[in-house]
Amino acid sequence: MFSDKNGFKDAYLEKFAEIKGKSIEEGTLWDKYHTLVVLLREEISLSRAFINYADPKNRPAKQVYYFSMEFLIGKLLHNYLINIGIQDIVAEGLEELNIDLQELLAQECDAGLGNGGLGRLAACFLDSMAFLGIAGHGNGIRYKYGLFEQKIVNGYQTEVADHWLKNGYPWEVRKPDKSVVIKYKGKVRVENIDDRLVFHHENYEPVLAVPYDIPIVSYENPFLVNNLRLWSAEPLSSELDLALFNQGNFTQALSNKSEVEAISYILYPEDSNLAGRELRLKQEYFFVAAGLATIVRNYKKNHGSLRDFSQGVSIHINDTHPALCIPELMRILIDEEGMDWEESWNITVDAISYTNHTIMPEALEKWPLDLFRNLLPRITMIIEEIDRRFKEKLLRRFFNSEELFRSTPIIKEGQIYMANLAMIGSHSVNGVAKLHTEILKKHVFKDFHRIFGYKFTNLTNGVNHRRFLLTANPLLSELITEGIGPGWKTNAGELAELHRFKEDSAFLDRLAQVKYQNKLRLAEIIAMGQGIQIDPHSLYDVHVKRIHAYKRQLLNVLKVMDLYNRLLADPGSVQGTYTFIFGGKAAPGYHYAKSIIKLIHVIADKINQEPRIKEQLKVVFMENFNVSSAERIYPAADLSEQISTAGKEASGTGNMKFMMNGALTIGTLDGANVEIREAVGEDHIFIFGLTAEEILAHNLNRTYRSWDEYHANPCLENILEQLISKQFMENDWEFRTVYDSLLLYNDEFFVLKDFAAYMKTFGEAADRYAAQEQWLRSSLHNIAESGVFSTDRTIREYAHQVWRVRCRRMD
Ligand code: B1N
Repeated sequence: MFSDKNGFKDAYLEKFAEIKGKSIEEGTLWDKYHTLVVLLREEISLSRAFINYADPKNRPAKQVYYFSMEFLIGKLLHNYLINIGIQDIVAEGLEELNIDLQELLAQECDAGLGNGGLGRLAACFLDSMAFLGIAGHGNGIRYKYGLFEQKIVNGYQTEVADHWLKNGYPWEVRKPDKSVVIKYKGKVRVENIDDRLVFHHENYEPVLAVPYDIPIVSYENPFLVNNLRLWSAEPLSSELDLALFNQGNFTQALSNKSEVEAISYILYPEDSNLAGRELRLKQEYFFVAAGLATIVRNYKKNHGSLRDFSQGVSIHINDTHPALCIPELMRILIDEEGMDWEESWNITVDAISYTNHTIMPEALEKWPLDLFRNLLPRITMIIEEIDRRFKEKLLRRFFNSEELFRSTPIIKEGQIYMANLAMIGSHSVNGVAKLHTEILKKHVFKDFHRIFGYKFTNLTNGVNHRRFLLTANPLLSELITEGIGPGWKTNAGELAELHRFKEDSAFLDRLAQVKYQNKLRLAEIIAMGQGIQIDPHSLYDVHVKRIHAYKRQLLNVLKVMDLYNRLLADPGSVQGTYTFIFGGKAAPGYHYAKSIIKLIHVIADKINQEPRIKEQLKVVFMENFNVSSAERIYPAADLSEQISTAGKEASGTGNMKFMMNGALTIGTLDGANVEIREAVGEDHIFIFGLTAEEILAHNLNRTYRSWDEYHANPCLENILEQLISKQFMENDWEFRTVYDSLLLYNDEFFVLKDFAAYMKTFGEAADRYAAQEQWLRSSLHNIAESGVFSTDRTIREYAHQVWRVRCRRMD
């Protein structure tokens, strides 16, 4: 890598001439950005080429493969420059060439190959694995279209295709020689050879999986480069299509091509929901089969046989989307390697581990058996056999326990239950926060917990603090480093040393200054983007995440409406100034969530234009919330809204990103909020609302009547009437479904029930904010305690407890 500015400049100019064939003055911004990335990528792989793997200290003991349907990596360039430690050299070198690094950073597209928390977690994990010196690689799909871009038109969400590859993606390298053939449909012919059954998959439809590799570079370890491998679907041979073409079978040839390419065409935009389509199942098998084929091929090349496979390889499945790893690995071991069932099963279970990310019933994957059998005939046979053997064992151990037989089988009433497959076929089952893991053990997987108690582990999520603090918040990072030195970058636990400054008013003042600067920056972005002027001195109350009923953006909207009503009725009744910032995408087919977006816009229009209150309240909806905009928003937030119905949000990770940037949380005892409270103590967080246990009890005994809640609170009555009046919207039917969800359908997410407590707690937060010094102390306290929420901690736990792999960085 370049050691100084001049070295960089020479290499850059040379690379520019080589790939652009013109002078730098003639180059566009894209040319200049593109050249920089290609140069870096090549330097990175060059460094890798010089690693001597024969040297035992460089030889990784075990390879970890993280299988995920989603990798929400966002932009890489800025983060990588910081990680490699050449940001200054590059910025100065470019400046001498009259190039502004910031402008080049803006050229990069935000790789949105994920929906929300699950996909972003996968990306944060890749960084921490590389950082800790684990040979850990991502395996996923190279969607031609990532998550749609959200455009707001007249207050409504519209979706624009995310054509992120249109100019090419300079971080990736296509590896056609590593392609794999994936087989769908056809028939299985069983042959008995010397008393052994041999399975032949015939008349299948082949699809070519072509890998593209993206280097994963973490902080201070440019030499250990892990890999994110994304697979693209292509027709096996264009000659074959050409033959059909020549036979006059034009439509057939074209439809083959598009049918095949459809597999990696688009990311399903459903978050915490099930898209039970054949294409989705095709996608799931596609990257599982392609990934496993390469892993097995590599392993055999290095070790000869697969007998000790699970000692050299860990395969992690990110929720059940890649659960086909289980039957596919069985298929390879039995059909291709000729192993017997027992040995194959031991290897498979030993190699595979599973993390569950949701208990929402509508997100738990199940597939019709017929669809499965038609698409994946051999895999279906294997699943049936796994199920049969599982039940046989169950009968021996729990012969008189009827409920176990009802809940645990993989195949029930003509459906395949993927969570049950994952549970049975892996050696470790993980929840993503303490509360979530408890709910898994006591409720969702209660019966499995009796059978496989030893498999359950809690591994609380985390976030990559080098992206969401070090890179995203340079001002705060500098202040922290000035205070406690740079150690926190590699050991987030050292943030605790910030406690030293809690009585230091000069330091607290500077913390306030940093927050103010970040708020100013966000105000400028909002002024440019939405044309709304917000007051950087106001409290920024921020609610950004996917729009979902259980996340209760509606509860926040009711709060804003209530403040509005109170201020109109009595101008002195609310103290302070507030900016309510919302952001997030709704799944395109999720009408309720889309109504919430429209509702926020309608309320925003009303409030922002109301002369009597517009100095005190502002409402903003940030369009197209994604990783890049998130990186601007978290550093500017004062209050972090984490108000899901208790028991519904498995963990949440936005909550951790806010905390790290000094925001205080207002939230329910849900997901990782529980652990944030544990870390900071109840004085430094605003907790309200029903607990998960209380919600459960209400649901069990049917004791909640939203109608009573509505009548008990005149403010609520007033707000809900406004929802269906002409006061906000000419069309008084617009929000009828929202209204009905609360009253006609008895408020499934306990919005009305938690309303009063939420208002009261918000009032306390507002009072604390008014007492600035106290607030700042709490803010510092939150930053100081945020170290445990680094994925460096999470990944160490995975390494020790699940993958049994050594971290080469100080263990
Ligand atoms: O996974 C995150 C958690 O922090 C969140 O609480 C959780 O909601 C999220 C089907 C999902 N769970 N399930 C999904 C995503 C896409 C899809 O098609 C389900 N996402 C989560 C990380 O643990």
